[in-house]
Amino acid sequence: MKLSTSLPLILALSASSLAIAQSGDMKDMDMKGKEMGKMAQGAAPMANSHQATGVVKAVNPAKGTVTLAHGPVQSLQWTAMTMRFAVKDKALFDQLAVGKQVTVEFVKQDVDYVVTAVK
Ligand SMILES: [Cu+2]
Repeated sequence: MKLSTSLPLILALSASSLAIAQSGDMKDMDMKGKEMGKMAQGAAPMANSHQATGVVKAVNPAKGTVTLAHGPVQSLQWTAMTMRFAVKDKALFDQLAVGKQVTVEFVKQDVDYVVTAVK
């Protein structure tokens, strides 16, 4: 699906995280650095994950796509629509039967919206 308006992704990765405090002993500084790295890695996927509920209209396991007639997605300011998603894990097709109502989690990956989980 293409949106006529582009949604700018503002990745506020400030250089301030590189400025490590000069005070404190070496052991303390080392721990802080590791914790900050962990947080940065974990935060990004969560922030970009969205959820949609809708009815499966078509599946194409060979191409790895599913077409959903989904309701509004507030986190993306989407209204209800029918659109195609990519499916990350082929095993998810077990839960994507045509006509079934599902709730999916998905992420934007390059130009695609990729389903990462089906509930
Ligand atoms: Cu949509």
